[in-house]
Amino acid sequence: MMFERSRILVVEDEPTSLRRLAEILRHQYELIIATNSADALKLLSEKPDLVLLDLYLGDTNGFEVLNHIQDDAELQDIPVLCVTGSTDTKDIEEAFRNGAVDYITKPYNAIILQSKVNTFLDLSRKTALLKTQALTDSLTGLSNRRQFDLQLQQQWQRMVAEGGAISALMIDLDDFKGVNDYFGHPVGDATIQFVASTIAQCADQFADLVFRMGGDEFLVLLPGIAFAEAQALGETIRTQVASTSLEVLPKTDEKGGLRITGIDITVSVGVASVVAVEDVAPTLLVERADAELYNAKEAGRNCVRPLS
Ligand code: GH3
Ligand code: MG
Repeated sequence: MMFERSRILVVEDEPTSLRRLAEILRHQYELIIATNSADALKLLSEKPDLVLLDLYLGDTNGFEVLNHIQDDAELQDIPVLCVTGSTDTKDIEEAFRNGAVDYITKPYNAIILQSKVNTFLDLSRKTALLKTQALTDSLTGLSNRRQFDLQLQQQWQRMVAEGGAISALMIDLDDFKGVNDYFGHPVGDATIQFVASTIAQCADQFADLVFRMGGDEFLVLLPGIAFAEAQALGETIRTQVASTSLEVLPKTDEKGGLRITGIDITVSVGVASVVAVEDVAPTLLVERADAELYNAKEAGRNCVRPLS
């Protein structure tokens, strides 16, 4: 298996130091080189995994680059290892205050440099993985309830600013307890996975905004989408789930014969659409979609509510 090499942005203006750095690091990492702060700011858009930053650049000082990284939400998780020519603690303290994770002094010591780079790359990889896992449902790979809470706030604020409706589909499997009871939990799990991927496929262009809310309940958040279009998507999802028969291993009946090779699954869908305004709580959208899902269940399941 091939592992992608981590990319390090090296910001260093001294040719001798740069050569030494490259000598130590180039076999293990992909290096992106900037010899001044302007280039460094540009190259940050390539999202390096770590930045090795000389604090004393010729044109201006490295603190400018450090501050830029800390002020940008998209960059601030990138670990910055500062390089200083001396052990002047004032500058080192200032670098830590501005978000550096550690420092190294020149001339470079290969073992110290490699160890620090490895440690912070490893830590940053693990932190990113934890962050993703905390927001992902492990059974389906969809975003989870925690991510939904964050996204609802963000998307609501975006629609308040842009002015527009935000719609939601609340989707729940029908009579799912029966599937677990009859076929067992593993088949129930596979059924949830099937419904999750069907919803994700149908709502492809909103893929980031499909959530497993818990159990057999899913939600699709549709910012900027009006009611009629949301309702049509709900109907597409309902039809798609209903028209697929899930294959399961043959099950032995009471008389020892083999029966049942497919499960017919259906879902009920509640649709809601709300114009996002500042003084309304975004949870109103969820409450309405939930109430409509209840209506769909009451109306006999395998349907979308409201009708129109
Ligand atoms: P309704 O049509 O009213 O929704 O009936 P239902 O039987 O689907 O009832 P409900 O939605 O309340 O039941 C959800 C069931 O989903 C209960 C629980 O045992 C099951 N469940 C929840 N999470 C999982 C899971 O991760 N895997 C499996 N296999 N079952 C789950
Ligand atoms: Mg259910």
